[in-house]
Amino acid sequence: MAYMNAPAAPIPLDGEGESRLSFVRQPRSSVNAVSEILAGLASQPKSLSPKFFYDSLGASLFDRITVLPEYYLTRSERDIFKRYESHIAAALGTGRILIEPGSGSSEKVELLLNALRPGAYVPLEITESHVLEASRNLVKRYPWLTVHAICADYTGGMDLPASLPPGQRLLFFPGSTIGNFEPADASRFLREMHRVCGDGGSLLIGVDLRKDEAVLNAAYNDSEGITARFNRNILTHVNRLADADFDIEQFQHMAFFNPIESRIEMHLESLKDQCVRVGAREVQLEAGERIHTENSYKYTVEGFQDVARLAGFTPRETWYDEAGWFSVQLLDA
Ligand code: AVI
Repeated sequence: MAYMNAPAAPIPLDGEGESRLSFVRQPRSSVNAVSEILAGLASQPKSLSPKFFYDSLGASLFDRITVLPEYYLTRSERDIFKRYESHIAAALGTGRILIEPGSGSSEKVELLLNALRPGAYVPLEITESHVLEASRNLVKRYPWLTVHAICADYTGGMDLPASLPPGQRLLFFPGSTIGNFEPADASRFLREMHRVCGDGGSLLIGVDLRKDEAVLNAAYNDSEGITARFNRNILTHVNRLADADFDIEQFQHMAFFNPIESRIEMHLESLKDQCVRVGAREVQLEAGERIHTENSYKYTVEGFQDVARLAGFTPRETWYDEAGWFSVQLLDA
């Protein structure tokens, strides 16, 4: 295990494959979670950033969402990777430096690793334990693979270590996470990915598509109520982060497709007039008032390509699942 920057504490490894694993921890952004929460709750309408969904319960509820019958996104994307693995590999060749912002447990990249045979894999993930565990597993399972793990919040920009190996880069951004960015932020992030791609680089990105509203509404209003738990859990997380006293029983999950903005909106609706303490402040909510927690934009292929073109990309190929609900797009930098 080689450290490119000195981490705060040594990270124990069990040895196997460690010479092919390096780790960098980038300084955390100074934006303070409590001020962000207070600003969102002071705005009109009230809002909370979707990043606060993901405490450990939120992450495991999201894992459960991905296997729900109504939530087609993960299944459709996996089908595309499986079905078009050889086409994707033929378009990209082997030996690329494969960079994945928000890599989580690196499950999706595994579907393509053997076919792409990257020169190195560079996962960027905000949760250090996730990126280390995933990277350790990968170097054990793929004896030919070199991993340069980075613990960083990629939304603040991707300053990659100069020590990364040279080579054509491939940015991998699956899951339609781009749909959770507001349009201006999506453009900014695409420009950042374009910069990181460099000369001869490419982007392979999963983008959920606009479709029948009933399909979309069902995907975010599942019959088991897991998405409702995921949405309401943001308040439990905020209670811990900001010393607040939200009673989650007093809020109801709402998710609906907004055709004008072409997005699923998630909100939490207050069931009564209530006063919630957030640290030293008080937040008043009227019965029926909503806290906006997430947008999930649904693009057309052409619409997304227009945004990507403005960021400097040239669309090369698009693969779809059988129903034509989800796309995996290959764009050259
Ligand atoms: C992570 N992201 C792509 C999910 C989505 O579909 O927008 C988050 C999610 N929200 C509710 N269900 C899933």
